[in-house]
Amino acid sequence: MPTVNSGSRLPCGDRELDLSHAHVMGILNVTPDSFSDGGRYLRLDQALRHVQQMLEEGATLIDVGGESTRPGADPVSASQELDRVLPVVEAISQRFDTIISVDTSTPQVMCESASAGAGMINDVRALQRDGALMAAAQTGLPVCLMHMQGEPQHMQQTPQYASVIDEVSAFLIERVTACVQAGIPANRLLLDPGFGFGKTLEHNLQLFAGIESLRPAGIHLLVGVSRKSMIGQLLGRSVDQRLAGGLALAALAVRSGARIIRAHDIAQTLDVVRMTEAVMSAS
Ligand code: 8Y4
Repeated sequence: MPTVNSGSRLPCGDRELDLSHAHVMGILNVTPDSFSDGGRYLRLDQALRHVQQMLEEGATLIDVGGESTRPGADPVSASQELDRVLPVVEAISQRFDTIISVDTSTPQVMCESASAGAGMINDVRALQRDGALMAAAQTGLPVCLMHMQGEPQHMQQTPQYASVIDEVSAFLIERVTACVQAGIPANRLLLDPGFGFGKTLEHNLQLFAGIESLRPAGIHLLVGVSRKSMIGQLLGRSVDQRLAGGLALAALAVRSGARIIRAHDIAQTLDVVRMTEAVMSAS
């Protein structure tokens, strides 16, 4: 596999992402259960306000997701997902200067979001759905390939690995190969170990410790740990008390070379990214 140029600028639609340093990706949920039961416009307005705040706090990208991947969550239809995601992508694209990442596994959502101004595809199923490879290739956008064992409905029931690091690594390599064959070059890819997706606490910790070995062809890493249950399990903290645990992991991820940190708490995460990189530049 040829190596990805590590000082590179990643074209994201009509914008560019400078991957010579780390960025914070802000999480925007547009699943109905993440909003009070207002009308459509109220919800759109609330979403846009959240986007504005995350951008003011220094987020470089906004990850828009219309499918809940919580353990046990029900699947959504393509048309439901489109209804949720597209108006938000359109509105963000019209109003803000940012890179919109669309968190989807659905080919139609990839294509229509790209036309509406999205700059990246974030697929927790690593383009394994029928038609996803072709759809993503057609958009010309960069893609984040994430590892997940099983499907959200059952993934946390009995996660099992002989070696979590070897299996995640082999999976990501296989998906990179599939992407390259489908016409998505390696320099348009990001990789993500998928913390919490079909993994026990022990698996998550082992994976985190070996994160540096997960970069075939020098492909850059995206890491999402913000508020996740691995922090809750280790520290005995509820979702709203996981900030410090998540920031510790963000620092370690950046130190290990991660270039995008997916997070809820933008200002705090960006401080951690900047401090970590300042120390790294001094060595
Ligand atoms: C509280 C809030 C507790 C949210 C847990 C969560 C990732 C991702 C998700 C990730 C990439 C989540 C869509 C799960 N996690 N995409 N998506 N990487 N690339 N849980 O780690 O945030 S959703």
